[in-house]
Amino acid sequence: MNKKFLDLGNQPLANNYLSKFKKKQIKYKLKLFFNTKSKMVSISKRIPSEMMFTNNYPYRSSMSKTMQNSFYELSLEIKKKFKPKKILEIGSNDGALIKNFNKSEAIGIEPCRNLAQITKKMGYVTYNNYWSHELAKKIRLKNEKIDLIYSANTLTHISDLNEVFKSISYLLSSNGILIIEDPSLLECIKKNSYDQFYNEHIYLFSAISVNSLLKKFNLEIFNIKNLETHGGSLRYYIKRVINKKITISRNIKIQIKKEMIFGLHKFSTFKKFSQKVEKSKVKLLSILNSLKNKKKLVLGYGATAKAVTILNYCNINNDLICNFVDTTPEKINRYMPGKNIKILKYNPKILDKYHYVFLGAWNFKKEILNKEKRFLKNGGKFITHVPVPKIF
Ligand code: DWN
Repeated sequence: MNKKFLDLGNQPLANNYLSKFKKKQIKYKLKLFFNTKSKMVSISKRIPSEMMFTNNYPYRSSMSKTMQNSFYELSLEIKKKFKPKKILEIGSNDGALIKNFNKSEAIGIEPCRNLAQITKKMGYVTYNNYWSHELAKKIRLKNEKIDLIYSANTLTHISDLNEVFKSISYLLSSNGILIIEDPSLLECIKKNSYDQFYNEHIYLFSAISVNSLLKKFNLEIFNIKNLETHGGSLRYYIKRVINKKITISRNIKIQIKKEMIFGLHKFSTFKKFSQKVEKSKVKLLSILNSLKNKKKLVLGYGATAKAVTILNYCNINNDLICNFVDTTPEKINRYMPGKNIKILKYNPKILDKYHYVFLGAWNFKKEILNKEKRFLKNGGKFITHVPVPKIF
């Protein structure tokens, strides 16, 4: 049974950065639900994928050094531990992971044409398609077997998880490995980072929910790693149940126990979370309003999909945050979805014009603070809402 625990109001498409601000933008209700049986957390309104993952999709994985390093480290681990002859990535984006493999070893799947073109140009076989059983069949006809399937920050974006795992199971070789990574529900609830919810993120996975979901497909987790990326993610290493050559790490029990102790299997935990979210909104607005009254200028740093949830849930407009900056060419000179806040091209000096910087990309806090030491030295201050709204 699905039980509602939070209403984040009306939200525009999170990655729909418009070239002109429009007062009237189509918005969709963003309500969060907990399934008491599967323990899965999901959003209510499912928007057709084609409307969100367009042929001009602006998010590029390679825009941060943190993500580039994370993918590079993972590629070394994959080569060393699993030695796959053929690897397939579902949601290969701009090739941040597959570029670490030989062109004959890696296949990309990417529904957004602008991104698929990048890896095609790099020389990788790239299917400009959504992941589906049809596609899995097509790939199988061309390749005998796929030894490793990888997917980061993608499966939580696909509504039909049965189709997802059925197709993976169909294509993966009998001793094949599936590695998936996505934001951790535990970290999201602990950090009160409610901005992990937007219309693209249909699910937020926990080890509890993934563990139970995989059973249907005769797959099982054999290792789990906690990652710092995207505000705290989990990387799940998965195999077929019949593959007894690989031992199951204790990490799975440890992670599930941690999640149970925190109460991720109970509806009451999410109700408490929703109260904290409401308080977070009040506190963030009070910080921004008090800066406005003191005539201080605030800049948003990182025009993230996450920030879109914050701006629209808290109703923050350009009187509170004047502009955003971002390095992504596709976002520059466009407007934050739903709000009249223009995104400017990042340059290190741009921060000098503002007194405060709101971390839209708080998940890259370390990387950003490291880059912006001069701003801090000159008396500039940052604002974050994670885990509680504060100036630092
Ligand atoms: O799942 C998803 C995640 C992985 O990426 C997608 N549905 C959408 C997207 O979500 P996001 O926009 O919240 O992701 P990021 O990775 O937090 O976005 C960071 C943004 O900040 C990018 O637009 C790049 C920008 N940035 C910047 O301008 N300067 C980032 C860094 C580190 C910087 O120094």
